Amino acid sequence: MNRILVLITSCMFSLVLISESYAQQDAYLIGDDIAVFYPNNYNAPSHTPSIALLEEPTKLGEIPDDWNIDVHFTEALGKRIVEISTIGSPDFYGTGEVTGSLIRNGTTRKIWNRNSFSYLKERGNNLYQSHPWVLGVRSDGSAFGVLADNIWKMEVTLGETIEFNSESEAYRIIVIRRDTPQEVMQALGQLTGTIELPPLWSLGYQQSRWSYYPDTRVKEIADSLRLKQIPCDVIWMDIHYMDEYRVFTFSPEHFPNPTETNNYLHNKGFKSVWMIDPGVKLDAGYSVYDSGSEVDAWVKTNNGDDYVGDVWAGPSVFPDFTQPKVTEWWGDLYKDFMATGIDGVWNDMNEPTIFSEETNSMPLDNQHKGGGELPEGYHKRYHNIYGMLMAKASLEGIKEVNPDKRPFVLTRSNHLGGQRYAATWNGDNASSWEHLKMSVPMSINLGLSGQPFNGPDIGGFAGNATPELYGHWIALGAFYPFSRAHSIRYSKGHEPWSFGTDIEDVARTALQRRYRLIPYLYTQFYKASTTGMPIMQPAFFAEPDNYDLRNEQEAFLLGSDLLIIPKWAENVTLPKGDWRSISIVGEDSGNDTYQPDIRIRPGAIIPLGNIIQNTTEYSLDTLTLYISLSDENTAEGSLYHDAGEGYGYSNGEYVILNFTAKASEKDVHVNISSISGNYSFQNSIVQVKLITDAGVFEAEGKWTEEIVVHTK
Ligand code: NBV
Repeated sequence: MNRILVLITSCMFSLVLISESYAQQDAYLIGDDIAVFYPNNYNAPSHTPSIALLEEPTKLGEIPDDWNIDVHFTEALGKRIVEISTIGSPDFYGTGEVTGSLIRNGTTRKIWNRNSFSYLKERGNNLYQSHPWVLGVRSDGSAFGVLADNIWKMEVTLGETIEFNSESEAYRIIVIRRDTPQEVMQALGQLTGTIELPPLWSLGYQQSRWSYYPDTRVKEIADSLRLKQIPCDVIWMDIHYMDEYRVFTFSPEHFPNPTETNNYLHNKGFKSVWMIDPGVKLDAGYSVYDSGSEVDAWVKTNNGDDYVGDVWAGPSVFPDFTQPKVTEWWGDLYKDFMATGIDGVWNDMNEPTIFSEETNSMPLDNQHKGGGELPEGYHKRYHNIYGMLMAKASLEGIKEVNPDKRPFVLTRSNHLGGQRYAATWNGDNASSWEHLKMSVPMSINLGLSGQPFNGPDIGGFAGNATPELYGHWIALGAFYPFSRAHSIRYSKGHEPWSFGTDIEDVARTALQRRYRLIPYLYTQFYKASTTGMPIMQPAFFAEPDNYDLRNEQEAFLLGSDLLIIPKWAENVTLPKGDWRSISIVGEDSGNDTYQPDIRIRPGAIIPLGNIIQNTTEYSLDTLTLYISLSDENTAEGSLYHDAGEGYGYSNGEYVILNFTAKASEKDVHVNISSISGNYSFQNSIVQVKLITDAGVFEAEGKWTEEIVVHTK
């Protein structure tokens, strides 16, 4: 007993010794109910310029007296700890790319970018991206967000409080207070930026595998998709197109004429996305190695030598993206590359992943030279943003080469705020039911961390999908914001026809549903790009104060007006009200084995287009409006439309149509209540489908006139 007492007292004593409490140096408002908190030992040069934030925050006022989110800075065991406590036992979300439950309470997540095949390391709590960000939602639906403005390795533990710890120097914390979680997401968008409006083609279905080669195989895939009338916009080229894995080269044997391959794809209405990894083969005489060496582009070891690590190409060097001259050189490499007609770029392995290192990444004492706004620093400082800086350099290069086209970059590694530069996928998942189910909370939480343009490999990357699993995955995958099937080398391909004709039919129907929904989907992308709102949203967004919805992670919202309920969902809790099922392409999802049930929010108007094979066929020539009236017998909806490519929209070449519907005694009157923008478009006919308990009532008319639906 005595020994225990001694132990307890000595533990308490040492805790007092090692834990030091810091007063806040300063705290003030930097926006409407957005506050920044600084520890008293804050050393600005070690954290500025902020990587996540769009701009350096400035003081706009004092913290109000009713502020109820407490930020407490301490230090223990060499770590800078921040504890954030708030009233109202909130549910926590966000924290970026993690596996597990939608609600993050009771979890610890390591914020340290890392390759994790099949998410096997640390049970998926440490994947490719870092988002030091938490969304909290209280039982009354009011919400707040907490952002730790730190790019160093961190941990976030979500228990009674939110606790960040890091070995970095003390860092600042930004807290957002809002009435709803949606408003928090918009504030996060204001602080860290939003996605750029992507090219319309990137909303289409995309077909990939590691790897389609040679070029004749690529053409075969393209031909089969068209022959089988399976809608698709993009074919992806993984590492085998390169000349022995040298980035920015083409295999003379397998892809002797990439321009011809791209032309072939373009002529069939496809776009192409090609992979670029960061590792550059150490190979004198290889132009990329030579030109990079000329500008001294490579990350250095602690001794100042070029750091060499093994990746696909064998011993390779790695661009130091902290240096402006390097990003410029890297950007220039895209000139000849994109000139072959490449439409988009896929940045992989940029955690960075290095096979020859025990840690699977660069030594922490490697050196980055910095420049411009970024100071010189060890890899330890820059590790978490290596992928983000690479994506940014790629984006800038591509924009310079094709100034009139919207760029598309997909990156595996990224950091909070990196949505400004690239879309993402959820890395190397596995072909299993667990991974299919997990993809829903995973994609939602990425969206709740500022990255709306994301989705997992449909069918699962590692292993072999069964027909049943693939069928369910593609049926659901039609509703991921980023919808791409991909699979590992030597596995069964994830082409829609790989699992027999029944599953091929499932895939066709699923993708036809996606393509008909593009007017609605594009409108959601427009909203994401202008407000920061996620596209795939948690069901509780429909009713933030309905506590029962808080851990709904099977059904989800696509935008605010459609509810997607996977067929495998077992225990769904749905928002209140009469969310009615809709049939998009004549399917009967109630009796279908695979196709998720799609329900429309009461009070919503959803715009749909035609079934098309790819977005080059997209037009609003025939527009269909699905309408479900609210309890007040009204409905509203909107549609964003533009050229789908280029930047005309920033000069007013877009249209936003707002629709309203109102019931009179016998009829429902549908009108365009307002139009903004000056993009001219063809429309010959608007079809209306009014979804009611008594069935679907239809009417047709011109978009310039009121359309009356007779319901009696
Ligand atoms: O480039 C090959 C793969 C790619 O297919 C996958 O999507 C990436 O996540 N890449 C990883 C490298 C190989 C990992 C085993």
